Amino acid sequence: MKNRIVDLRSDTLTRPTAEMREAMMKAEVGDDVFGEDPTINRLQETVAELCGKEAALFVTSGVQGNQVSINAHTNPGQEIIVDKNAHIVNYESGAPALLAGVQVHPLDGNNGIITAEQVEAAIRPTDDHYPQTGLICLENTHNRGGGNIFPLDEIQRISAVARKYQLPLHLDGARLWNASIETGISLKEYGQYFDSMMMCFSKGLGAPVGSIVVGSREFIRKAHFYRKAYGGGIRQGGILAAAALYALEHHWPRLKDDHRRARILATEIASLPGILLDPESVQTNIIIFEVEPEKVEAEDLVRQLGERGVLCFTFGPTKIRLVTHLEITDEDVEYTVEVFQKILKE
Ligand code: TLP
Repeated sequence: MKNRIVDLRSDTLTRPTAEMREAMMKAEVGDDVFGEDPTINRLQETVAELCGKEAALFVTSGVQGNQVSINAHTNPGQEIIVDKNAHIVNYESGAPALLAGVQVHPLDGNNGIITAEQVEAAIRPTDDHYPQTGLICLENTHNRGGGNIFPLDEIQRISAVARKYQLPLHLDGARLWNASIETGISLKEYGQYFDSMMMCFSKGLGAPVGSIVVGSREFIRKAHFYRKAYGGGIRQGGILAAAALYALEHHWPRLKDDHRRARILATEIASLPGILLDPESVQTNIIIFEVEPEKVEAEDLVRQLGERGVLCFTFGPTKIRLVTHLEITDEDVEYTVEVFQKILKE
């Protein structure tokens, strides 16, 4: 009990299980730069089919997946419409400007959820004074929004706007697996509203490395070019694709457990002094809560939790994020609640 470490910093921290390592060891491989890795090819075909898309491309990371997609859809000097709290805006090292040469047009969403009206109003008129709108991006689940699920009806309305203006629509679906498991909405159903989607295997699914982008054959051809340009050709990457295939079969369905544990944790800590959290707002595996600064200092709470083995990050001056995942058990949740109670009730 004393030495327990509960690492709630991110679901990216999951390590491959013994069974996953076994699957990786047995993977058939070839040179993927030549399109000859049978395991990568099988993964790409499987996920393209799952999403109802023509083709897919295995990429090294979520950032790489988003960035090759932005590149494939846009021309330098254009603008991409995206929520102001999106991962693409905040945590991708300025890559839209650095790599694709586009600027972001950030919208003031409600916990990451933007509306069709906001998107339509942000599309630039054709006039030489303005940058030209090149792409619209959504995020589902929304990380800074606290693991929010983007409502399907709003996706449908935004997709209709995108089609009306003949603009491509991209999804940062790093955690689309979580949204799909929680809502019962299939990837195919989500997929029909987007021109491209990126999904990560290295978060809740527990694979060590890898993400994927899906879209039309032409889109994937362009994305393949940019993946090569950004050094993402990974040769015998079948070892990694085998982990992703294992994760799809064995870890995808269990994401519900992560959501259940996040809700229990949120419900238990919401009533503690100094914590502002509506447990009903927790929809998947991410909990973001606010602290009352006059009672609790976020950095200080994170430090005190860490001293007792509960690891997490601040997510702003008065915000803290907790993420449940494959390695977090019911006992870890109980222990975390006890530690919170000890710190905040003393
Ligand atoms: N998110 C990480 C950090 O970068 C914040 C995390 O711990 O949550 N899209 C979304 C919505 C993400 O949350 C992330 C990673 C990515 C893209 C990037 O994926 P990677 O880390 O594989 O490049």
